[in-house]
Amino acid sequence: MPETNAGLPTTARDLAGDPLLAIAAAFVLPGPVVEISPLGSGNVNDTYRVRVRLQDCQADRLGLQRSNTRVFPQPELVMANILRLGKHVQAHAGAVLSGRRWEVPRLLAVRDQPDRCWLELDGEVWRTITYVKGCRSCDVLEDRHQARELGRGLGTFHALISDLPVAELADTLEGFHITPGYLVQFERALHTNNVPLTPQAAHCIAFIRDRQRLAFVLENAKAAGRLRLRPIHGDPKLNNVMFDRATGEAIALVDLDTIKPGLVHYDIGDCLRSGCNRLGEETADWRSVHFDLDLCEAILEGYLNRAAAFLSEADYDHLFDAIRLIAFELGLRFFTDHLAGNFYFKTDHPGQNLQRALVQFRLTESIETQEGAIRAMIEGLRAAT
Ligand code: GN1
Ligand code: MG
Repeated sequence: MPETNAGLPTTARDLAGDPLLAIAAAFVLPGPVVEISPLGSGNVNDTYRVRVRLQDCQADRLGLQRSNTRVFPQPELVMANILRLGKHVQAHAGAVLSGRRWEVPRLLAVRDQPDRCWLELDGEVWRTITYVKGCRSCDVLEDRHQARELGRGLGTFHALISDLPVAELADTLEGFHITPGYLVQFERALHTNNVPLTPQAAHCIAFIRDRQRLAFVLENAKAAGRLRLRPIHGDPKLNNVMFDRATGEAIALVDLDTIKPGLVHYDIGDCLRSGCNRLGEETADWRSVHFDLDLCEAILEGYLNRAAAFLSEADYDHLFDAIRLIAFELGLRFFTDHLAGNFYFKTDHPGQNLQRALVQFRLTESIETQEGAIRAMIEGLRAAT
């Protein structure tokens, strides 16, 4: 059901002169634009919410995004992956979903160019994408039920694409989640930048150096053939999972730019590191950050409920490694960007990427101190599936 138009500006007059209006109007929209406003808290791309008027005074919403071309230099490949995924899900949804609601955001075509769904303007790349109706996202989990749904959401997504051949997806972001590569970037940033060595920065450097060997665990397993490449989302953090407002069920994964061949472990680790930190990744109180075992259990239960059918024994063997590694890796990426001058992750205040790194490193420590309990939990869930 389209939402009602109540409270919206009635003409596009308010937008006159707004360059975003001309950009949005270059796409095949379901009606005239009535409002454009900034949306979301992405660290890489810029997103706007576009309201359009439908017939009978109804309104619809769409996402308008400026893609960060420094991070994604080949937009045509990103769009091709999103289209490929949509096609695959459409063909396989019936068998996998058994009646459950699931949505895949869809790219809209550029006017007069039905085969093209992105626009290049003054060196910037824009696209519009459909909104999932009647859903919400959150930055921290509210309870175990929602945690279970988060896991089910990722498991459903993986189940829907696990038989999409990786050769049909482009590698749109080379080196993404290859942790040893981030270590190299860290050393380079450390030696080429003159960032003051505050006690917190010194703590981060020592923390990374103590864990250098850890960085290779998934890549070594991949190189040895124990883990294999599959299609992945690449960024399934909690606020990229949409929950149905009425039922609370996870019904979509959004932010599809990072779909590419990878290890499902990257996705599982990312989902858990974001879901099990009750203070959220932007907290200033990094010393209080804790990895919540109860939420971890519920997320994994939900995930395995959908994913057990395609996981191998080796996949299970590396689950703990993934949980620890992706929290560590994100801390390493944030800290490296702090050293390099905040070129990759957007910031709104000085020291934000250092603070984000401290949060992820504290989370890593919390995972390490609970290693025995997390491994036992994984074994328990494995035995039960
Ligand atoms: C970035 O832009 P956003 O918020 O969707 C990053 C992820 C990180 C995340 C941390 C392409 O995602 O890898 O986990 O920030 N995306 C990219 O919040 O690097
Ligand atoms: Mg993202």
